[in-house]
Order: sequence, then C-alpha cells, then structure tokens
Amino acid sequence: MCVRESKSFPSLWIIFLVLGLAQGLTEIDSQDPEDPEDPFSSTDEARFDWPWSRNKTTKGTPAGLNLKNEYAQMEIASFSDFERQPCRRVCQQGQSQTCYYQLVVHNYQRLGPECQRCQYDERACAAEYCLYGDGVASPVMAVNRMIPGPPIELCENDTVVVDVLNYLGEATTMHWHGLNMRRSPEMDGAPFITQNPVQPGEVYRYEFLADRSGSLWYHSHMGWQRGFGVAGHLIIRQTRQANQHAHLYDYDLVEHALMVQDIFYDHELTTVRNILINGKGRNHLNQLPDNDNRHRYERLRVTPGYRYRMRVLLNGIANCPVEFSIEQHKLLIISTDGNDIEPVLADGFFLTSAERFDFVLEASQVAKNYWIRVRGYEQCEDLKLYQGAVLSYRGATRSELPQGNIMVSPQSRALDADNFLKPTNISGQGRALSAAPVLVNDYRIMPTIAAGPAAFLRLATAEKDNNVGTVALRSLQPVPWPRNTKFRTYYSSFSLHRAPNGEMLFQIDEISYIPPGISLLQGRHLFQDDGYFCNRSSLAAQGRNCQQDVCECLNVIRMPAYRPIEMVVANYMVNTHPFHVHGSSFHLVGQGVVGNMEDLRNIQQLDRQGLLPRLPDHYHAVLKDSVQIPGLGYIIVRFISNNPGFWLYHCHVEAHAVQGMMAVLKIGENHQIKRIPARVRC
Ligand SMILES: *[C@@H]1O[C@H](CO)[C@@H](O)[C@H](O)[C@H]1NC(C)=O
Ligand SMILES: *[C@@H]1O[C@H](CO)[C@@H](O)[C@H](O)[C@H]1NC(C)=O
Ligand SMILES: *[C@@H]1O[C@H](CO)[C@@H](O)[C@H](O)[C@H]1NC(C)=O
Ligand SMILES: *[C@@H]1O[C@H](CO)[C@@H](O)[C@H](O)[C@H]1NC(C)=O
Ligand SMILES: [Cu+2]
Repeated sequence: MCVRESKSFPSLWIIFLVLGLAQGLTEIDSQDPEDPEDPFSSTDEARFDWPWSRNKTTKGTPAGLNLKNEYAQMEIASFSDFERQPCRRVCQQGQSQTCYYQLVVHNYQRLGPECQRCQYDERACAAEYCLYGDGVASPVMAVNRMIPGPPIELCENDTVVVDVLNYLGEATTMHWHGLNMRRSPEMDGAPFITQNPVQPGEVYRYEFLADRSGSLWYHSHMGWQRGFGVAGHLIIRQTRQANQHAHLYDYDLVEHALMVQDIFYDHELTTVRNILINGKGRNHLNQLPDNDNRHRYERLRVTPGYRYRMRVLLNGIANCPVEFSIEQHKLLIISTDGNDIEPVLADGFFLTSAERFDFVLEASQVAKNYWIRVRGYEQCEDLKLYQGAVLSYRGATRSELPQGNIMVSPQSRALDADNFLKPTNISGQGRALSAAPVLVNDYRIMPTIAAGPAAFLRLATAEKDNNVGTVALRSLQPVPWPRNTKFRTYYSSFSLHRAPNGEMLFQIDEISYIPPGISLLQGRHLFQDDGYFCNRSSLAAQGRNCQQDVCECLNVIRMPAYRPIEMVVANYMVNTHPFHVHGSSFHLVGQGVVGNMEDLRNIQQLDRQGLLPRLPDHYHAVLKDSVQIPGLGYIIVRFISNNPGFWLYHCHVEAHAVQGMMAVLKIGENHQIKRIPARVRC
C-alpha cells in the first residue's frame, strides 16, 4: 500500500533542469527594445485587443495535452518565465483553460557567476538569469532561477495545475495568497494545516480553480523562504466586459508588475539590509550617488500619451512597511488585494506586508526618466532604507538615470505630501487619521470625538491634508450581507510577551503558536476531543494566566460555518502588524488608534461604550486579505464564514509569525469540512 501526499521525482528531473538551463541560455530572448516586437511600437489598433507587449503566445502551444501525466512531458522551456504559456492571453467569456506550470524552488546566488557580464552591460542582466540584486553577493532561494519568481498570468475560471519541485535542502509549501480555495482547502499551502510540507527532492502538485480575478501572489509558507526569494505574482485577468476599470487604461503589462521586498544578506536574519524593487536596486553601502550608472534599477517603460495599469505588491519580511510614489506623477488607485475599488487619485500609497495596490499611470509628462520611489518605515526607517526604480518614457535616453537623487531629502517623508493613501497611524506618525480616537498612553482617558459613521466620512478630508486611510476606500461592490445583519464578534490581540528567561515571544491572544505534528485538515479525526487544541478561553478555564506564564500551544479559534463573523483585533504594541487570514477575504469596517490596551477586556469595554465605530453597510467597506493594524490600535473586519476548514490567521511579518504570532481559525464542524481523499500514487 502506498499512500503519499507527494511523490518523489526521479533524478531525471535534474537532467531536465540542466537541459532546461542549457536551452534557456540558447533561447535567450535577445529582443532588442527597438525591434518590431517592441511593445512600444505596437499600433493603435492593437492597443485595445492585446494588452501584452510581447505577443508570443501562439508559439510553443502544446497540442493535445489531455492526460494530466502528459504535463510532465512538456517542453522544459516552461521552467523559465512562462512568457509563452498559452494561458497568457486575452480573456474571453466561456473560454477557460487548464494551465500548467512548473515551479522549481532551489538555492541560488545573488551576484553569482551568471552576473559576470551584467556588471558591465545592463542588458546582459536579465538574459543570463543573473540575479544582480544590489550588487552584494548572497545565497538566496529562487523560483526557476528568478527573484521574484516568474509571474503567472491567466484568466478567471482557468484551472491551475502547478508542480512545485523542491530542490531546496529543506521542506517547502506554496501558498496562493488571495485565493480562498473554497473547493480545494487542501491546496492552500499552509504547512501542517492543509498539507504536510513537501520534502527536499519531492514534487507536489497543486491544482485549483482561479475562481476570482485580481493581483494575487504566490509564496512559500515555510520559515523564511519567502524572504530569501520564493515568491511571485499571480495575475488573474477578467474579460474586458467584466472589467469595470477597463476604460481607465490602455495597457496592462506584466512588466509593470512590481514586487517590493526587504532583504537580508547571507541568511543573516537579525538585520534588514536593503529594499529591492523586482529584485534590483541601489547599493547604499558603496556611497555612490543614486543616479550613478553602476547601480542596477528596474526600468518600467511607457509611451507618452498612454495609460498603464501597474501592480505593486510588498513581500515584506521584517517589520518594514513602505510608501510608494512616482516623481511628478499622480497615481489613480483602482484596486487593492485584487479587489476593485472606487478610484482614488493620489500622490502615492502605503503598503504593509502582503498588501497589493493597482494603479493607473498616465504617461502625460515630459518624455524623460523619472524616479519610482519606495521608502521604508519602522525597522527600515531606522536604517534609512529606501529604493528606486526608473519610469522611462519612450524618447528618453535609454541608458540614463533620472537626474538627482531618489528622495529629494531622505529625511522628509512623502507622507507629509497631500493626497497620500495610508493606513491609520504609521507608528510614530502624528497626523495619519484625524477621525480615530487620539492616542493616549492610558486606555481610560478617552477621546471626546463623536463615534459612529460620521467619524469615518471625515477620513477622506482629514483636517490638515487630504490623506485617505485604507479604511476609507470603497469597494465597487456592496457588502454581501443583508441590512441589519447581526455579527458574532470575536476579540483577538497581537502582543509581545517577555518570558522570564528574557526571550521575546510574539503572540496572538497571548499564546505563542506551536504547529501540530500532523496536518489538521487531513488528520482532523485524530483531534476529535480538542484536547490537543488550546485557545484563550480554554486556557483561562484551566486557570492559566497567560500575561504571567508563557502560554505556548496550538491556538485554534472555532467559528461556526455560514455565519456573519466579525473580528476585532487589537494591537498592544507600538509598532504595526500586518493582519492576514487564509480562506476568506474580509471587509475592513473599522481601523483606529486607541492607546495602550494591555488586556482584551479593555478593548471590549471600549466597544461596549461605542468607541470602536463600524462603517455602515451603505459605505461599501473595502474588501481585502491583508491589512495593517495600527500601533496601539485595532482593526474590525467582517466576513461570512462560508468556507469551512482550517485556516491560518497570522501576522505577515515573517520574523513575528515564525516566533509565534500565528493561530488557526477552525470554521465549521468536522463534518462540514471537505473530506480530503488520500492521494495514491505508486
Ligand atoms: C497577438 O496575437 C493575437 C492572437 O494570435 C492576434 O489576434 C493579435 O493580432 C496579435 N497582436 C499583435 C500586436 O501582434
Ligand atoms: C467565470 O465564471 C463566472 C461564474 O460562472 C462568470 O460570471 C464569469 O463571467 C466567468 N469569467 C470568465 C472570464 O469566463
Ligand atoms: C501614532 O502613534 C504614535 C506612536 O505610537 C504617536 O506618537 C502618535 O501621536 C499617533 N498618532 C495618532 C494620530 O494617534
Ligand atoms: C476554545 O477551546 C474550547 C476547547 O477546545 C472550545 O470548546 C471552544 O469553543 C474554543 N473557543 C473558541 C472561541 O474557539
Ligand atoms: Cu507582526
């Protein structure tokens, strides 16, 4: 009998990989930017029908690919960047496809031997799979020799089949951030929750329906792998008719998708070293001016007169939220976390780890090169980290960099400019949100502002500037629950506990998370009596005082299925945390700063006093999957628990999650959760 979650792959794969590398080298896309396939020479007729620049999808389409096992016979060129993947197409109603990908996750080197030519010739960098980074050599983990990993582009309703080949020396899983895996909870990629990790030398097949559109992403959910490079874009497009923002832009190019990420050197995890944009950026250690030609920046090219949809995601590892802006350009923000919003014209926006914003840029300025600017906050602000990329107009000198430095003054924050989209109170920042209760160091001193819906409406026009808080964004769709719905409220907390031995423990509900030994989804019959689980109330019932003791266990919060659920999540810490749950997107109906809470009873007390206002239903509260909890503040999120299963709930700062800031939402009873058949492969 052989019952296995994943199958080993023979050493043949290694040969394939080597062949693939060789082929990749001979097939280098030596496309000159000026050749006839140049995106920027596309004619006006093509402009609406074909949103992508490099129209090559007709080549290399495998014919008659019916049997799933035939996937493995596919051309090994698919190891690379999926540029010719047949699912990369203009989406048409009713023409869904099955899309196959191979993601090889492997150890690699930033500024490795592939980078020899790149040091002298910028164009050589991409072609030879050189990961130039900031020009500092370091071991990394890549996907198909790329960081970020190859973008996956497909259409809503496509079936996605991804073989993840684990060439690392450690176990891995892949999470599809933004997909709720309603039909296939076992494909969520949460280690020991929805699957057992994929061991080194094994291949695991993920298979799921792309049942929504938007800017999503994939990333490893094991340890720090996401921070070393195992992450990429997952872009799911709609038909033009279904796309409510289609009229706002002319192009939607994958080369305008940016991943911002903070990095470490040499797997040394105590200090953030730099922020990169699509894996590139200035090296701040060498003291060269920002516009010195020896720096390698990501370059986004645009043609004057056109409007471009751009997608930005923050793969944040340390506690390093960032602000994003483009010199001399306004950004029309149209979507967040893959969900369309009423457009907001802004000078920039602010991202916490895992958040995404899509915006439209109109190439309406003088044709030259402009800085795309990213500035780090919290830990990255302490280290004065910032990064640039280049917005390069057709007609500007191609090899040149914008004049001047990336930041006009590294000390002055763009946040102080008008019209910035930002979350409530970036820690340490004074005037983020005028409507929230004023920060005080003692929770009993309460603000005098009126609570209630009116308070929120003032967000959009805060007294001194026009900054808009994330909570003030409006979804295009109304909320999915009827009027006057009664929500069941769960109070939860993010906190830091100093253990008697001095160890700092990051916690949810004052519990440090310990993963189970058997994946909960598959092994749930083994946990029938719940004796293996804990939560805040079960520990309290046992007389445990988690404010004094160190509570470390498998924190499972039970929620009934198919009910309106509300979570009020308080942050006892001064620094912010990105909140993320798997299995459900949520509507953000409240976000604010209240001061030092220290105990969940205090936030419950504030709520009873009506001091934690919720947006009214008619507001169309924004739909998200990741959001920042302000320092000494809270968020209120709502969703319908219509996806029974075991779903991770955690901080999206890796350093915090790894140290215990994680819990599980068990939605529904065992019998309501999908039975997961064992996958037998002999
Ligand atoms: C791209 O390919 C599609 C489908 O083959 C074709 O209809 C379209 O004209 C092509 N566009 C360009 C700009 O070549
Ligand atoms: C996907 O399926 C949904 C529901 O069946 C439908 O409304 C939508 O138009 C489909 N999208 C595409 C691109 O076919
Ligand atoms: C935001 O937080 C900082 C420190 O946590 C505080 O000094 C500041 O006053 C707060 N701002 C608001 C508007 O509450
Ligand atoms: C806490 O755990 C106990 C025992 O497992 C369980 O009965 C209870 O429903 C849990 N409470 C919550 C809110 O999850
Ligand atoms: Cu955190």
